[in-house]
Amino acid sequence: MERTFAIIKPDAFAAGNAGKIIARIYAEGFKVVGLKKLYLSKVEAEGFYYVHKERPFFGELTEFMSSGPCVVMALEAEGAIAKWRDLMGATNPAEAVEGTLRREFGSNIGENATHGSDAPETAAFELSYFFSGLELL
Ligand code: FUP
Repeated sequence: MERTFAIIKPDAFAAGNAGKIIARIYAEGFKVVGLKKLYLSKVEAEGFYYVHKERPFFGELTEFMSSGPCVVMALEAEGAIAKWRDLMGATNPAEAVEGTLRREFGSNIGENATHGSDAPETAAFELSYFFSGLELL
């Protein structure tokens, strides 16, 4: 079993789509090991996305991620990292395959409804950024 880290981003939460996304997560066979609603500060969003700090969209991205509440989750499944990224679809909702979460709930490349770790190392960092071991029992 593998664990990955997921976010229902502020756009999807504000639009009332958190419940539908969580229902899809269960329907696809993930176990939800951790789940909480947070309202990130700009500094907290910058810490989470520090790998992107030199990218031109860093300011916009961290503004958006701190613009409203989101839901952070620890998801468990066989091959959870790739499985969750497949369910999310491409970063740009316009390029995401029909039936994926970003296609259904995303608006544009920035406001794209969900986040998912892209590798075991990033999953470990991202899970520990938001969850203590005790919260994932
Ligand atoms: P992903 O792993 O699919 O979330 O995509 P990236 O790690 O490349 O980007 C992280 C986030 O930065 C995306 F979810 C949205 C934002 N982003 C932009 O706003 N503009 C871009 O051109 C690329 C990414």
